[in-house]
Order: sequence, then C-alpha cells, then structure tokens
Amino acid sequence: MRSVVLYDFWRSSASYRVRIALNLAGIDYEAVAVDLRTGDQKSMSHLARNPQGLVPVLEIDGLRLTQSLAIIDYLDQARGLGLLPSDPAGRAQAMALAQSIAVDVQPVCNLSVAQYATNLRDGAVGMPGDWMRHFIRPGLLAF
Ligand SMILES: N[C@@H](CCC(=O)N[C@@H](CS)C(=O)NCC(=O)O)C(=O)O
Repeated sequence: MRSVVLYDFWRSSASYRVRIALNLAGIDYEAVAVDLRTGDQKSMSHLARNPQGLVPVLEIDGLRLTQSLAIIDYLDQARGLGLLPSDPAGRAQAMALAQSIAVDVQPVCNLSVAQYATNLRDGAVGMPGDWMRHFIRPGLLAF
C-alpha cells in the first residue's frame, strides 16, 4: 500500500486540480474513490476525514489535507515544485486565474448547490445542467 492516499472522484474538478499537481510532482499515490453520485462524501468514514463532506482529501507526510488550492500550495512548498511565477505580479495573475475557477465558478456548480437549486425549482427539466452551464460558460470565457 502506498503512503500517499488521495480520496477523490473522477469527475470532481477540485480533485482534477490535485491529481495534476501530484503528477507534476511525480508523486506516486493511491486513489480511493468517494462516489459523489451515491453520497459517499456524507458517510461517517468520509466525514471523519473531512467534516465538510467534500473531495479531495490528501493524506501525505503524516498529514491529512483538504481544500484543493491549499493542498497544491502544500505540494508546491514541500516539494519545491515552483508552480507559481516568482515575480509578485505574475504570481498574483496566476492566483487570480486559479481562484476565478476554484473560488468563483466551481462552488456554485458544486453537486450539493446544483441539487438544492434543482429542488427549489421542483426538479425543473434541464436542471441541474442548465444551472451549471449558466455559470460555467461565462466563467470560462472570462478566464
Ligand atoms: N473548495 C473545495 C471544493 C471541494 C468540492 O466542492 N468538491 C466537490 C467535488 S468538485 C464535492 O466534493 N462535492 C460533493 C457535494 O457537493 O456533496 C476544494 O477546492 O477542494
């Protein structure tokens, strides 16, 4: 068994971010699927890992880390990846791009948010896809 474990789900964009960073770092890891479609993220075992009931969670160096950008920052610092430009302006620009997706677009398209919006609309046809497209397209265009 590998000592680095990533609790993730294949279609989770936050998990994608961490998988990309782990691969850039050349870190071998075990992926443990938390199936968001069946609600595994709300199981007692996953809530013990992350009380937020979200993926990804990364176990590495004796730590249990949550929040994709914080995890990537840890990998960057701990493994000297040099993911961000060293000049302050370039660094601010790279962080702004990352945050435009991770902080603005992704949270409103999160499964629990989209499902709640769908319930408010009495399960209207096209939901939650319509809801997600409404935020994703302009968000990516702005990016
Ligand atoms: N800010 C968190 C967001 C994590 C997040 O929203 N993960 C989603 C998948 S992309 C999730 O676990 N959703 C489960 C749910 O909504 O119940 C991060 O960047 O790690």
